[in-house]
Amino acid sequence: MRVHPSPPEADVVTLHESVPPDAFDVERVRRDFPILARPVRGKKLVYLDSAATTQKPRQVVEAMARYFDQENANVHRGVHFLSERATEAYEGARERVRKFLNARHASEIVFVRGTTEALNLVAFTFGRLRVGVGDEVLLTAMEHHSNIVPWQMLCADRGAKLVVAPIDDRGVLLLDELEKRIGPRTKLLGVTHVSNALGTVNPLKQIVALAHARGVPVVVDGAQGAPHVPADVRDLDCDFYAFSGHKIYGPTGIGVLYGKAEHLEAMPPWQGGGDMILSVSFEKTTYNRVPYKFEAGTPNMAGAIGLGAALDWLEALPREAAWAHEDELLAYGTEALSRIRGLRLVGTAPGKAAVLSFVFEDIHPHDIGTVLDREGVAIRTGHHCAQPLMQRLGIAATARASLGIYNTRGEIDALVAGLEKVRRMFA
Ligand code: 7TS
Repeated sequence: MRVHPSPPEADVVTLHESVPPDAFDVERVRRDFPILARPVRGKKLVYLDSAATTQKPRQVVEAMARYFDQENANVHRGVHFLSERATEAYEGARERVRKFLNARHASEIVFVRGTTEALNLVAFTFGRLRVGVGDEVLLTAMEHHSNIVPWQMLCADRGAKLVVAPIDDRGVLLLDELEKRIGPRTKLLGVTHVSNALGTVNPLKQIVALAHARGVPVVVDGAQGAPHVPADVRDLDCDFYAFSGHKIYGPTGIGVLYGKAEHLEAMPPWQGGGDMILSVSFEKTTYNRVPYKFEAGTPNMAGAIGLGAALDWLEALPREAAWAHEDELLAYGTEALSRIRGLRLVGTAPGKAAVLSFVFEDIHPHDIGTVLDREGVAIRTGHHCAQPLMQRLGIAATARASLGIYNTRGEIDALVAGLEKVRRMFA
């Protein structure tokens, strides 16, 4: 797996080396997604909302159908054939995720519902262990609500304080300001790998090194990172990394929390119930080993298997070329949107990924989204669950086109044509 080259400047990340675009056959990729061929409102579907959720290749749907058709049983419990098969498939998916993240041990991979649940798990176990009265939790100004609210709840519970590292007007995290905010009371740093609203790719390796130099562990929200940039947890040396299956071509209802073994071992369990215990009496319960200590109840077997199939599918593609395809498309889209009079891109960090957020004249983003929808173009509009970021940028909302591996230049052209219609209607 490819790793980030060392950035030459604090705030510049060169994402992917140049690869000939013809090494990646986007039409072939698209054939794996039947939904991309369906018409919407009498038009060809142009799906530009992959940051919200990606479409699923048929290999994922088939793997899940096969599981239900041929292997369904509860895991870790039965002595019977199907239970063994289901357990193998579920644990196989864990190993698949371990490989994807380059984690050291499969036991460092906890299956959860998604990024949101993963971050809550860290806040209410690791966070509770570490954060006390007067302590500080450091975040950045570009976090998604799911990497803000759990920490805010923790701080309220503990009498601790949230501290926020600022960004510049392009959406670049100010590393020197971040560093200034790491003090003796800083118990934890939460940072997104890639911003869902701006596309900013944070120089994680550098951030982790900065924080570790002061003894501060780093929790990474990888919801938009894992699908678009290398997510090698050993290379990054982060303490936790969370991502969602549904944003990386897998199913909903499954996600991953990676945690360094020493942290997971030390953390108390979160939810109690079946599977997370070794023994229970009314006097005392002893807990299972990691990762099962954090997986109370029947897990989402089909989801984990679907996620494993998604990662198989993704990593069977020429990854370098696939990344280059997304970068090329983003550059094409940036250029095309920049040429539209009255349109302003929001989020122009160098080396950004997969997201084209913008405001257009003073047209309400919701109106933009509605007109585009009539053209078959699906984008998202609103605050993107990043209200503090919107406040910082002095806007209420943006329209956001977000890219997946299956998007094409033709789809960007359709977006641009749709925006010309929006102008005719509103401007
Ligand atoms: N973190 C980031 C950076 C995200 O983009 C999202 C979801 C989450 C966390 C939460 O992920 P979940 O799978 O637990 O819901 N972001 C978006 C979005 O940008 N549009 O819809 C959901």
